[in-house]
Amino acid sequence: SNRLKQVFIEDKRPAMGFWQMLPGSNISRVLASSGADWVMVDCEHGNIDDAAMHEAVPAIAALGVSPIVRIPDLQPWMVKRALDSGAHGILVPLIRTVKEVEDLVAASKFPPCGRRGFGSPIALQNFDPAPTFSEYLQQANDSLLTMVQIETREALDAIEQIVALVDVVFIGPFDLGNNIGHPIIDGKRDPELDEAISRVLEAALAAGKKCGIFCTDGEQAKQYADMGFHMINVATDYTALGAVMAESLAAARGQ
Ligand code: 3PY
Repeated sequence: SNRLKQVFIEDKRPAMGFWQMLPGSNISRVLASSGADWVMVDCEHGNIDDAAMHEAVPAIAALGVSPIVRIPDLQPWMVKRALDSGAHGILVPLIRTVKEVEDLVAASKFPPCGRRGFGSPIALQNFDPAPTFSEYLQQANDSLLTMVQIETREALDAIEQIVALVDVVFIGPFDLGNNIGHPIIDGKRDPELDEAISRVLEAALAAGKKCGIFCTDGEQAKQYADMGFHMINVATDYTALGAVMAESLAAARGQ
């Protein structure tokens, strides 16, 4: 019942998703019922706190779509709460070192593989059929997806080691551009940023791992799908809402 994992393993197509930045389970339901394979509940830059995360995650999972939580920072307690809310995976921003990735993996796995604490009955309800406690221990270690964002020079330089430790390396092109000295301005990407993006994809492919990227529209998402990316953001709730409102108003005014 982890749709994202199923698409990765069984379907030979990229997993497309949406970014939820606004709080509310009705927003979660709109996104999850619009054909996505996964929805990113963004607790890093979105307006989503711990309580809103606990509402969003089950609303998405109930529609057969994978809820993934982007935690604000690499803190073991944030990993724990995101997975306890029933997320099918977590995404950790701004990774720099291999040690950080090892810490993340330890925080996200139950013993003996890691150090994750056990206690929440909530996570179990987001899987269909709901596992027993002991089944969940094994299932969580086997199937919850561990993802890190590649958006620093340091992470880029250690990409081969990082990719070996996680399920998905997910490129944040805006932060990566900022951190390598080539910010994306007016949507334009410097060739050096394109090269860095390709380098991450190649490392993931060479290791048999999955590579994701944040896009801002469907056309761009298609380009990355054609390049071989496995997990692609297509739109965010905030931007899409504003764009549709403005477009409809312009049409109504005959503009
Ligand atoms: C980036 O592009 O830096 C992101 O993390 C998108 O949210």
